[in-house]
Amino acid sequence: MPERGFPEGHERFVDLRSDTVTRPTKAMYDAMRDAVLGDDVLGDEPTVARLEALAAEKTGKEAAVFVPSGTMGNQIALACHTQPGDAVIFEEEAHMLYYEVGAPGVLSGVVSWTLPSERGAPDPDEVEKRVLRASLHTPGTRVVCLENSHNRKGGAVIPLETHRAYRRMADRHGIALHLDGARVFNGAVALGVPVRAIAETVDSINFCLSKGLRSPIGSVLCGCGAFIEKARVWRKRLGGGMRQAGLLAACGIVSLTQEVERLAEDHRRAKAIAVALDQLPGISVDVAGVETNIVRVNVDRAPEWSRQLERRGVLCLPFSATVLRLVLHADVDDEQASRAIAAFAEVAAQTAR
Ligand code: TLP
Repeated sequence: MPERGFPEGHERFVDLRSDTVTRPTKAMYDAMRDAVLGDDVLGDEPTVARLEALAAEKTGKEAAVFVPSGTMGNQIALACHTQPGDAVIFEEEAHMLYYEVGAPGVLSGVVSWTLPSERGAPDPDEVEKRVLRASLHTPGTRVVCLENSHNRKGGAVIPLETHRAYRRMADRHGIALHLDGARVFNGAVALGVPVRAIAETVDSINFCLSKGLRSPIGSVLCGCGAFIEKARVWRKRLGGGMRQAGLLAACGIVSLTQEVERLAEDHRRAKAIAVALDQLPGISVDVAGVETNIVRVNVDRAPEWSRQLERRGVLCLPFSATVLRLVLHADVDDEQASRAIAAFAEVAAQTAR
């Protein structure tokens, strides 16, 4: 295995900041070395073509396009579904709105409507009430964007029945559904269904290879053939055309063929950490709400807790003034999970004093 690029001493940290921090597996390094390469902008990259075909098959879509990031995949999808001035409906803490630095307004020129939710999935009837028909006065709603699993809602999963209700609603109004499926494989594993069962309810889906699936870089946007043709134009326009991208696509193929079932381990550890932390003084966790690999930890002052934990070798990010986010992934094993719990216990004991 090649030397890993950690700064001195970094291996000692339990890194729960995100599942994006995972390093490529040995199988990925092997696949990169052996990959047959071409030039994807010139349209002859065989390994990218293989990844795109595999992604289309897994999601049950006609076609797919490999993009550098989840953000780019989501925003390309939005640009393809809309015209400037159209309206889009989002859950109010959707990544596409919260963490993509205003891209829906800047790139697509759309009006964003938001709806609240407890678990990342606004009531389909409430969504329907917000759908607007284009008129002399109002923007027309063109697309509803969903997120499964939902990042800021602690990895919450949208149930299949809710997905189907969105589909029926969208069909009644002739509007599109886009799924930010950055972690849709976590959602599918938690629901015990193949990812295509979720994907078949939406028009377009973007998923990340670079999170729990352990690839270093990359996402795949999937949809019907005409949609993906348009998406290729947008990818080029945004500077997302990559040349010997087969090096990255080779990792993505390993992700899709070797890393999906393993996600259940991250879910198991997330639950175990949630149960343990909920018993500590000064901390509460909605244990039942931990469905996948993300744990929201309620404390009094999240930034201070994060600093105290870092001193004890545990890295995590505050979600807000009173919530820490922990994300489990393949580079955190049971021993590291126990170390994280011990560090929380120490800080809790010190804070309670
Ligand atoms: N999320 C990152 C941060 O941006 C918060 C993380 O560490 O979780 N959709 C969802 C639901 C995401 O969580 C992310 C990344 C993206 C899209 C964007 O993916 P990238 O980072 O590849 O642009």
